[in-house]
Amino acid sequence: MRDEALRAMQASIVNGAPETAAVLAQDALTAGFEPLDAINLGFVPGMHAVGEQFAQHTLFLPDMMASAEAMRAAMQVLEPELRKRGGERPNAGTVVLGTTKGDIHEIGKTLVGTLLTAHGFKVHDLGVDVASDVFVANILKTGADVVGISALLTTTMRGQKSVIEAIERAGLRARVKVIVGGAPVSRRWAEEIGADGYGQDAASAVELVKGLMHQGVHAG
Ligand code: B1M
Repeated sequence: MRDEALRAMQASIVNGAPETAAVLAQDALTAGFEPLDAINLGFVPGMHAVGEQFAQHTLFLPDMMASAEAMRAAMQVLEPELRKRGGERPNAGTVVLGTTKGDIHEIGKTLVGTLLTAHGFKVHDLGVDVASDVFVANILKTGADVVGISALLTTTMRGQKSVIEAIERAGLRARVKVIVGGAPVSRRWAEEIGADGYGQDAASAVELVKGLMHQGVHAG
């Protein structure tokens, strides 16, 4: 039953069917699924399947866009529930989050933001295609403890390095911790560009940020 539901969620993404995805997301909540399980075990495997098919040229850009719409429809149902489960908490820290310049992938970055919010962080999500100076301006404006930079393309992951360099030029590097993530990003890349941490997925990004806050982010 549970496997069947997860397979249906995956299929709704592969088929690019937003209405079905939204209904399945609601059904999952009604059936007692944890929202993060529905996302990670149901809908995200659908996105991975789409990515593989796109790489193999058995599926094309309009299909990938339809799948992204379906994913967004599912997330619209599941994200408020994720946030609600976090409950009301004192501010655990301030995070500025965005996807690098030239990159419009938003789904993973938004999920990271939602989960951080659910864990009590104040998240300033700058959206996608964010220039380095916009990251810097928002670190200054919000007094952020942590900045999170997402990138989904091998080309735009270099933008993560540019953001770190811009933070250094602005004299803010000692004041803010930097975490990076996204499908092509690795721990090794994070170390190479001088980030303070790498989050493989949204849940590990939350643990990472908690750990950095625990270390005392202003100590550096
Ligand atoms: Co794009 N795309 N895409 N795409 N797309 C990929 C990334 C790709 C791997 C597909 C493929 O070829 N197999 C490929 C990149 C190849 C490469 O660079 N090596 C690719 C390509 C090529 C492109 C275009 C260039 C296609 C074209 O135009 N010819 C184009 C680029 C546009 C641009 O950005 N300038 C493009 C466009 C698009 C759409 C617009 C159609 C759509 C995005 C819609 C949207 O976001 N609103 C899209 C999609 C949907 C994908 C795939 C299929 C799925 C991405 C996704 O949402 N995954 C993707 C294939 C794949 O990733 N397997 C692909 C689900 C999401 C929950 O996971 O984003 O990985 P993810 O986030 C995870 C972790 O990575 C991590 O936590 C998240 C939650 O667990 N994480 C962080 C993410 N950010 C983090 C930040 C952190 C910590 C963790 O700290 C700050």
